[in-house]
Amino acid sequence: MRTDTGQVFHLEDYKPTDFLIPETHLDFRLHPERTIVKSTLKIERREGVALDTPLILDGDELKLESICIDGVALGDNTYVVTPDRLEIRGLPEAETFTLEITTEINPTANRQLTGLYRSSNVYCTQCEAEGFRRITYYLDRPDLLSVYTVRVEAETSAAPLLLSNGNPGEKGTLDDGRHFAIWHDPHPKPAYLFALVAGDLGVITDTFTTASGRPVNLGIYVEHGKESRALYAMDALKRSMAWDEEKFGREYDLDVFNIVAVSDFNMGAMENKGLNVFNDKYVLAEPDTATDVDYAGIEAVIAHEYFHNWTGNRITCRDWFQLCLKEGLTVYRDHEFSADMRSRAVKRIAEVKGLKAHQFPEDAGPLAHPVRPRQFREINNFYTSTVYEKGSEVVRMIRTILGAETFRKGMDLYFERHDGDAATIEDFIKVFEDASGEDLSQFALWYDQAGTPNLAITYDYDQATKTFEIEIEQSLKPTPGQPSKKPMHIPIQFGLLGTKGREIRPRATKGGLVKDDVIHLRKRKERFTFSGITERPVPSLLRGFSAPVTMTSELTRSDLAFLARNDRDEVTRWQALTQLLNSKLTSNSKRVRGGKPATIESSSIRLLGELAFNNALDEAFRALCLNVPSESDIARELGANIDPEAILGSRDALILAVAEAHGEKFEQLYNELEHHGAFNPDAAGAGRRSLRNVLLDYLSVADGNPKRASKQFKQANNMTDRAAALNVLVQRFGTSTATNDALQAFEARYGNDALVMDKWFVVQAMQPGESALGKVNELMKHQLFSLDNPNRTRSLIGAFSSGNQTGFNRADGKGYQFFAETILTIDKKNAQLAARLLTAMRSWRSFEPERREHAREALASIASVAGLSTDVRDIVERTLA
Ligand code: 0A1
Ligand code: ZN
Repeated sequence: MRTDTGQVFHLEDYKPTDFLIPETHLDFRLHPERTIVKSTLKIERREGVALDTPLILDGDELKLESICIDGVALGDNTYVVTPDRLEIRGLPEAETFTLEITTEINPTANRQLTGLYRSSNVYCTQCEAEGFRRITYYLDRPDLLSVYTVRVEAETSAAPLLLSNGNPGEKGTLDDGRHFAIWHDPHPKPAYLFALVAGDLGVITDTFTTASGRPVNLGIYVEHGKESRALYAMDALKRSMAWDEEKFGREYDLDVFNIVAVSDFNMGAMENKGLNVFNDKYVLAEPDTATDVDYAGIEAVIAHEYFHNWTGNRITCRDWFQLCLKEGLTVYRDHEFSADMRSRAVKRIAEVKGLKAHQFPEDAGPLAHPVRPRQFREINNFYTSTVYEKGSEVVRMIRTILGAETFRKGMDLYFERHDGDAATIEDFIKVFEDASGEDLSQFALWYDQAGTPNLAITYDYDQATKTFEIEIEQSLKPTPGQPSKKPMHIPIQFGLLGTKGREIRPRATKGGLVKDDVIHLRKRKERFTFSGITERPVPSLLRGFSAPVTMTSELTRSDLAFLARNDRDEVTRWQALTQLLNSKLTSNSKRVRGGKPATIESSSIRLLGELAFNNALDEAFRALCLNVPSESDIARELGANIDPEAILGSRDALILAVAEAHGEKFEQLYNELEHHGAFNPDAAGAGRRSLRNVLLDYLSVADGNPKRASKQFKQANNMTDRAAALNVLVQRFGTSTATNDALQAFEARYGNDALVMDKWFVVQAMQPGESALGKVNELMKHQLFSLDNPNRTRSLIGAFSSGNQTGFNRADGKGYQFFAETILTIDKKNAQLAARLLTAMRSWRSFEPERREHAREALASIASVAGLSTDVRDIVERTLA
């Protein structure tokens, strides 16, 4: 673990390296505890660099075995070495020379899961962002591109499979029970894209022929016996390859593309060139073990990593401040891919829900940072929802502003101009300026200003002049390090609705810029006047969620209900409904907190019923409507003085009222939606199941007993329906025998499969109320549970802290106390994981005073510990600041 040095890195300090490494040869002699890495680097001094300039290489917990230049061992006084740095002085005068470094590392002892480590006896690597320096001393930075040749040698019986980046070369057996394989990657790449995998794994193979006729051998490697669970991932991979050719003109560029699934992984997956390494959660799926959400996640992550081959690998980042250059863009691409594979509107609503649930709170709290940060202490803490999801929204806005065609021209220019580069956000913006002739300098503020802009909107209709006026004022609150902000360019896609939802086309507009169906807000306050409007319209604003903003508008409850019923844009329809429900849920939360009963208006109940029973709508959309705002959604809307118990009371009251009003028709629909044929993970099947499963919750609440959920649990022929039933049982009937029976049955059936058992941990970690903490403590002793494994830890500690509003945020502060202690334990094993989990407390200041004080104490107890990792020190100090 790297302990904190207090060092802060700044974007403006960027300087290119003095030396280049055009070629990197690595030779791995794999051994569980004593792996020897011999690195042979061709080093080139850049023109103009003084001859006495030392070569300073990065390291992290390394042990140097030997070092020579041009075949001659270096004398002790020509270099200074520590585990995290190697400085070489007295270099040859020649422009190029060969440096040979041998290090010894212990993959088995590596529990940080970066660098070279072992996961279930498989050797694997994770080098982004700065893990390569845990393998050998190197210029470990993304702008240093090198051509790699890698020789991997291991014991044949323990590691029959030897993989690295690029194309396979020579391989052979050695006489001591060992063997080797050589891999060569012709594409220069930064060290963070290096990968090696060695072990004993099963495989499924397939082929793909690119548009220009290059045959590519595809392989997905998984634990023996799980091969059939990788078929969906393979299908998603082939669809991704075809889609990138069709939509972005991007072809694959090696003879092989391999994916390896490992069970210990800090993140979702990693785009190493030609050798993606995946968290097995994003590869393995069968109807009996994976839910529809899992399938969609696999499809998205497979696509994401594949798309990185062009947006990330062929064009990489100049420095880590530019992380959104590859991540925001690649998320945008995977979103578009999923939208094309599934229902576009439903996919977009899911994205908006995710953005609001994760990115908006980040932007509103102490960890807020720009999409392109200008400083960091620990880069691993910047793989955030802001960099990824808001980064993607920024790319989407470029397309909305320029139009699809010009956007594509800009992307083509980006690939043409920057292939092989380590690029910057400025480069990215420039291609769109050049493709469109527009000045995007104001738009570029989206990369620099943190926080979610709010739009305050007022309307005025004048019957006499037949004009409709929209006035919009944008505001952006201060965020850490940014006390004042400039007005941004915000694209607001819109429509004006007349009677019966008819779309009204204005004759002309005056005031601010309106192009086609997009209002371009560019000033702090701007007025847009539409003429030729013969009736008072209901404006539908932010269609498709065209900008990541919040809105406060004068729309009445009946306007919102009108939009929810009539708008042709499903995203605004859903938004209007959500706004309507939120205003009731928040006011009821306050009532419940004040000891008063919740009140529910019949109009909302009617509206929900209408949407639920509207056969003209996609089932998945109807399910999204019935899934009323979650407890944390309501908390976010309230913003301050949060009492999770009151929120739960308010939400349950709405669900009960809706369930009682529509019980009979819900039951009929629930029965109609039952599917008897074979399971199909496609969007239509998933939509049907999601509607049926949300109905199960309503019906169980109305029934007041667990029978229906219990029956569904027993009869389910797929994991989606089984897990949904189990969830209802635990959430609604936590202490019942039916719930215990179901939990036991699940454990009996899947007890040997840790990945599936994660669902069992999650569901119990989420059980509402004070009893959850005891349950979590008990489950930590379960034989399958381990704080060494990120998936297990996230399924119990992560679900509890970020998903269980009432259980975690207990009024007595015991949830926070437990969490602080657990974070300290995890920090010693896996600092990255500990720091990520800790972000669950970022909104601590919005709780009511008693909880807020308990949260502050827990955070302070972490901060007071000496020897924290840089990762946790950075998060805890920013959270408390
Ligand atoms: N580039 C990967 C994310 C990733 C980042 C860091 C990792 O290790 C600590 C692993 C993966 C992606 O965007 O998928
Ligand atoms: Zn990515």
